[in-house]
Order: sequence, then structure tokens, then C-alpha cells
Amino acid sequence: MPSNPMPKESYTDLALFGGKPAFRETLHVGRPNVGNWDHFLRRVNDLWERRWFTNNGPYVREFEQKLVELLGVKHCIPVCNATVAMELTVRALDLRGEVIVPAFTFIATAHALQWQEITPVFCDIDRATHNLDPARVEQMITPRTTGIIGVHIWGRPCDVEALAGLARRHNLKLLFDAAHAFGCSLQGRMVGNFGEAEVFSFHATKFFNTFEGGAIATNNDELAAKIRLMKNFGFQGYDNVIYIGTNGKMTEISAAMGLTGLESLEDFIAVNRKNYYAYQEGLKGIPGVTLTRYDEAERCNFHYIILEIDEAAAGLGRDQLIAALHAENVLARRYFFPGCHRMQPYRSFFPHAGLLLPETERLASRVLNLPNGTSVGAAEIRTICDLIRFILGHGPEIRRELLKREPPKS
Ligand code: T4K
Repeated sequence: MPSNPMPKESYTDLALFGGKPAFRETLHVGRPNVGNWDHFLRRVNDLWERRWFTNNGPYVREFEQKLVELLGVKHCIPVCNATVAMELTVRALDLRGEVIVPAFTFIATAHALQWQEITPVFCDIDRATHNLDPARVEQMITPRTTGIIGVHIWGRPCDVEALAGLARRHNLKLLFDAAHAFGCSLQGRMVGNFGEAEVFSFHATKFFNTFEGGAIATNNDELAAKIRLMKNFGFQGYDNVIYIGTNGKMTEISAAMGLTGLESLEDFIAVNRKNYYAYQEGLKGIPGVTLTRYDEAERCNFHYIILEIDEAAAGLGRDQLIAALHAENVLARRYFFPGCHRMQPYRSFFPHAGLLLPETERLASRVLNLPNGTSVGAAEIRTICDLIRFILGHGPEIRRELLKREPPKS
């Protein structure tokens, strides 16, 4: 990705103030990681010849088998996306009433519940892990609670043990949104093996993708059988529908993409890991900037490059930094701003939910994601880090200029 030379000399050289952007093309959070093109084309050719495009075809079955082996789990059912996967799992587990979820997640986690008229009860997170805080979960349990959905944010597993203990004591179903955590482990056990079930996303922007796609991993045979029926309209055999269902099937071309991606999984991890440490090196010592850490003792996909910006120490707020980076064509993102509780319909349902979510609110105002994946390399990362250092190094001037642009308060 060609870039213009750094460093800029004066803050007025920043693109925000009319200077030349550091990058000629935009850098993204979520450019797809792709495997070998020839291998993918060979598979596309095969499925074209076979004229078998969907409905549990040979590539989907092969993909499923490979997922099961990789995760060491009994079942890993490929589906069309993680949102439908979550809806299916919630339904198959017969959840109702209220289900406890973090608000610091992608909106799909909450929508999968509300879509089925189950109330997502937003629970606060732990400041250090960004995941559900089990102590707070316990406080949110009511007689209407039927389940807990933990989200392994950034691929860092939740406190599974504590959540499982809570679920057991209160007779609740525990499942995990593992959209970010494909290829990650907890105490040496692959994510996919925890709770009643875990749901992966294979969306284009994820560490590993099938264009769109997802999978439901479980060690529960009965649950797996039910989900298999439900993802295919409830069909058992040609003409026999025995259960309410939907269309959650993965297509053959998605499975072909998945099989091709699996061949390169270790390469994706190696690049992500190298990039993560390049960011760590480049950002070292910048006041007010903290890079979220990963546990090297576990398997980890290193997909997300997450910064927390402490405005008081950094000299600029997260949003001002993002504005400056966007102008330089670095499309940093605010996942997960502003938190599900501040989006509709939840904002109207629970206008004061934020009062119970201080850590969520704090984090949602501080976090930003930097360009990641195999489409960025050492040179881009160095420039991005230099830019961040430069921008924050000129915090007072930039802040002053930005304030001048704000419309006068009436
Ligand atoms: N749970 C969690 C915790 C999740 O994060 C997600 C999904 C889900 C559940 C639901 O999973 P799925 O049902 O989607 O399988 C994206 C994704 O659409 C979404 O899958 C993902 N989380 C979420 C975190 O991010 P946006 O709105 O940020 O996508 P978009 O279109 O702005 O794309 C992001 C960047 O990626 C763009 O700057 C360009 C780049 N991009 C994107 C696509 C689609 C590409 O370069 N190529 C592409 O094909 O939501």
C-alpha cells in the first residue's frame, strides 16, 4: 500500500488541515484474509461441474469435518452467518424471557434475542478483559432469566469457569458468541467447546471467512440434531417437516472458500501476530495509548488491534484521533460504539441502561480498532504508528483548530 513520506513537519501538514494524506488508498479494519486463489478456483470449478450448490453438499460436509477436527468438538454445523446461527441456537435451547448479554458487542448479539421477543438484559463488562463481568451478571439475574450469552470480545475468551458456575447454580443456559474467537483457546482447549454451544462468524471481515458464514459448535448431540433440523426448515427427509425452522444453510461456494481459507489458517495467524507486535513496537511509550494484550500461552488469532485512548494523558480524545486518522486514509473504527444499549430499539426500551453500565460506557468512548489482517504489513504499520505519535504529539494545537471548526453554541 503506497504511502507518502512521514514524518509530517508541522501539524498543519496533517490531511485534516489540508495536507497530503499519508496513504493514497484507504486502509481498513476488516479487509478479508484470503487463501490460495488457484485452490479456490479448483473447488469452484468442481462445484460448477457437479451442479451441487447448496443443501448440505460435499464441500459443506468436508468443511464441517475439518472444523470438528480443528476444534476437537463433537459438532460444528456450518450456517449462512453468525446472526442466524445465534438465532437458531437461542431457539433450539428454548430460551425465553430475559437473557443476559454484554452491551459492548456487535448489535447482532442483542438482535438475535430481540428478534425472537426475548429481552436482552445488558450487563456490564470487566475493565481489563472487556468481557462480561461475572459478578455483575449475578446481579442481573431475575426470575425471568433463562440464559447468559458471553461474547469472547477480540477473541479473548470470557471467564468461562465463573459464568458456567453461575449458570449451574441458577439453572440457566450458557452460550457464547465466539464471532471473534475462531482459532483461539482457553487453558489449551479450543473455543467451541464451552457452554451449551458457541457461535462463530465467518463474515468477510473476520479473521477467517467464507464470504458470509458462521458455525455452531457444540458437544451436545441432542442440541446439534435439533439445530441441523432447524437450519433446514425443520425437514427430516424429503416431505416430512417435524419442527419449525428457517433457512440457515451454508452454500457450497462459501464452504469452498472456507476449505481454502483453512489451508492458510496458520499463515493468517503468523501475519496477524507479526503485525500485532509491529504495532506494539511502533506505539511504545505514546502517553495515553494502551494496546490490548493477548495471552501468548493460549492459541490466539491476533486479529484485532485494539487501542484504548485515555484523553487526559493522550492530549486528544479517541474521536479526534479517529478524525485525524481518517483524513490520512486510515479508517480506524470505533467497535463497539456506542454500545448496544444506545442503539434502537434498546435505547427506547431501556433509556437509563447506561447507569448500570459504567465500564461499557467508559470503554465505548475510548476504544478504537486499527487496520488489521493480511492486507497490512510492516511499512503501513510503521506509518500508522508514526502518525498516531505525531497527531497526539500535537494534541493541543489540533484540539484548538478543531474547536474553531465547531459551530458556536447558541
Ligand atoms: N457477534 C459479534 C461479536 C460480531 O462482531 C458479529 C459481526 C456478529 C456477532 C455477527 O456475525 P455475522 O452475522 O456478520 O456473521 C462488520 C461485519 O458486517 C460484521 O460481521 C462484524 N461482526 C462487525 C464487527 O463488522 P461493519 O458494519 O463494520 O462492516 P463494513 O461493511 O463497514 O466493513 C468493515 C471494513 O471491512 C470496511 O472498511 C471495508 C472492509 N471490507 C468489508 C467487506 C464486507 C472489505 O474490505 N471487504 C468486504 O467484503 O460490520
